[in-house]
Amino acid sequence: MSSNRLPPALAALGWTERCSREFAALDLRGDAFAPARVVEQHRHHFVVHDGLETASVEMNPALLQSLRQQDDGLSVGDWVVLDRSSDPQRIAHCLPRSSLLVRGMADGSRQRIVANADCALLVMGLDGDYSPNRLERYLLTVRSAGLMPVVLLTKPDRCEDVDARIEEIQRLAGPATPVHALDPRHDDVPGRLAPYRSPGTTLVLLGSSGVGKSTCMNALLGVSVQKTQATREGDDTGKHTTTVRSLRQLPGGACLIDTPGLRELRLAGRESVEKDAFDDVAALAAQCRYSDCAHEREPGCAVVAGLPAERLASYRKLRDELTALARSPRQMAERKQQDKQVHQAQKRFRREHDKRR
Ligand SMILES: Nc1nc2c(ncn2[C@@H]2O[C@H](COP(=O)(O)OP(=O)(O)OP(=O)(O)O)[C@@H](O)[C@H]2O)c(=O)[nH]1
Ligand SMILES: [Mg+2]
Ligand SMILES: [Zn+2]
Repeated sequence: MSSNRLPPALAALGWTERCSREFAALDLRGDAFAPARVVEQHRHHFVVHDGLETASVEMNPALLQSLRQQDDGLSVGDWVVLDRSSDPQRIAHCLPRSSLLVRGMADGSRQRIVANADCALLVMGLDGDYSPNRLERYLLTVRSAGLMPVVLLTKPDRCEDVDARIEEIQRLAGPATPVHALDPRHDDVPGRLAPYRSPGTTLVLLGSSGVGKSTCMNALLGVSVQKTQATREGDDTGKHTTTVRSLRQLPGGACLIDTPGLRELRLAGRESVEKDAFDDVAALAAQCRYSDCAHEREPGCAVVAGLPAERLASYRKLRDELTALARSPRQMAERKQQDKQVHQAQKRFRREHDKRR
């Protein structure tokens, strides 16, 4: 199917040719099955949009069970298939995703944040919220989930030297990652973000509470649909105004997901520190004397010699966090389960292969 034959109402919600292929692969017969996108997630139900209207729906028991077995579930941004033959209509399938953004939780589990997003708008205040180390964590998380990061530094009116901050963040994020400083209450947000919101793209706003995510969303929508609220005097912390993740269509054809402010962003355990946030470490490591250098006290370590102290400390912290996660009982059990599934699939394949011979 060529892109100009994509159903226009669905294309405006981010439906792509990949979605058409995944939908066709399900081989669903009859006209009771219709694709839709999850635009809001609540405790007991989802709000989905089929391109024409929204509806509150639940999953059917079979889907619920199969997702649970894989320690999975639905998230905002997911493409699903509604079964309209049941009364009330229910979600019967979830299409494979192009990306899934997750974070780790204190109990070792993972929380899904959004599915099928292309670009993450990482919003950080230039007031008391400012923290380069936290941003490194966000960059690592979104890049390893396959999203393109764009950094938005808000509250420039609360900062003495905005240019120095931009420079610091640009150095940390690398030249390929765009960094903008803007006051979303007054600046031209649609104009500044135009390069990232081409039709069919899904963007997600991420950051602490009170940094101006919903203010950005309202500016992009051109109307005030998301509630915003002043931060606390004194420490600039937000009041957790947004409480549900929600996806909206923007004028111009992109979709934007607003999220509640995150108190902390734990790693999920699947990230690759050097590849996704510290390519300077990867480049220097090639010059270390030992090929298995841990960049600690080894003689001839190019990373220790070449990296600024703060950057080195931040690298080690994230790396050690990932090592500890990989050793956690939950992740060991998960890997064992994955190995078992691969083994079973291989056995099945061999059996079928032998049968055909
Ligand atoms: N001074 C200043 N205030 C801003 C700026 N951007 C947003 N604000 C204000 O900051 C407050 C918080 O903004 P929100 O958009 O509600 O923040 P949020 O990130 O959505 O917060 P949560 O929904 O709690 O996660 C509001 O009062 C905004 O008007 C800015 O650039 N400068
Ligand atoms: Mg908000
Ligand atoms: Zn080294």
